[in-house]
Amino acid sequence: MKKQIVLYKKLSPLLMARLHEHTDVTLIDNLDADGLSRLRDALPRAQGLLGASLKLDAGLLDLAPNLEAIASVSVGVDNYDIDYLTERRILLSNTPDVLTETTADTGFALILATARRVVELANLVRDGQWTRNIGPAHFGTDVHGKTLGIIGMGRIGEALAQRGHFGFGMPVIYHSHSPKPAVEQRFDAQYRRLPDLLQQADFVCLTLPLTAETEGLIGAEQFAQMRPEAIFINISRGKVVNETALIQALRDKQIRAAGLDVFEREPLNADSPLLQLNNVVATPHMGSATHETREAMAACAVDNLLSALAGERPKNLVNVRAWKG
Ligand code: 8YV
Repeated sequence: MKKQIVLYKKLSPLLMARLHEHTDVTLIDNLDADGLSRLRDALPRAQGLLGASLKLDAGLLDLAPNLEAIASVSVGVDNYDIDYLTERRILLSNTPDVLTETTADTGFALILATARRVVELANLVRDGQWTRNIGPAHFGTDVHGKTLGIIGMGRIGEALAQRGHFGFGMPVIYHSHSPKPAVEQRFDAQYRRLPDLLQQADFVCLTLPLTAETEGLIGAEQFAQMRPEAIFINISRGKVVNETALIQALRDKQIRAAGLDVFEREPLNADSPLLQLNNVVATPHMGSATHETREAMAACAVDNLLSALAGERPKNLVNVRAWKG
């Protein structure tokens, strides 16, 4: 008897074929009101779930008494109540590693785009306003050789440090739960307490997961500690930052600029004050969004789900305490 799974994210034909071969699949290909209603109707029979970008809280999962496993197409797991899932012995898996390099590339795309004002100046050309050689009013700031500050030295933080150190000759300073000697050796990086990093970095980059501990970590006090020429980069989660404080810091020129791929609420409202500021580069949570990487993430999630439903420990099990083995 094939296990019943519910997908709330469309997959490639190749991956859909793999799932159809081993499971009975219900696809919810849109998470609008109708899609969410169909998802709720499907949950009572679901033994497996696969998808991303949807908060699966207890209220929703109480509708799924037969649920054995959830495979998230993401590295971040802030959409899940880990304790609830562990209590119910529901195996949660994610997709680390496969997205690390692409997400770090996005981080550097934002560093370069923000420091060199790429979006603003490209729009000036597009709008036919390039009528003479650009002057100081349109100059950006250098990236090479500047101090790269990384808050959160996990896989993505390390990949960012690699790019800064080897690619741009940047001194790397970082803050994390504890010092990372291997990172310090590989990238000549130096550990800093958070206030010291904020005061010393030319680029302050967030690569933290969103947890109860990190929510709201960067607020008015932290922006006030940054240098006026500092550029703030967020490729982690919007809620790690007090967005109101960020807007104020940008308006008050407490920091030079911000490159943001994530926001407190997503999609970002078109009337957000962030979009009125020309020293903000805002992108639509595209960190891992390349054809290659999203396919690799989805394939990883399919592997994790099929393993879990076959009674095997998924390679990327998040809540290891839920594992019976
Ligand atoms: C995806 C992400 O945007 O992996 C994460 O945590 O934020 C991104 O890679 C998203 O979750 C959709 O798959």
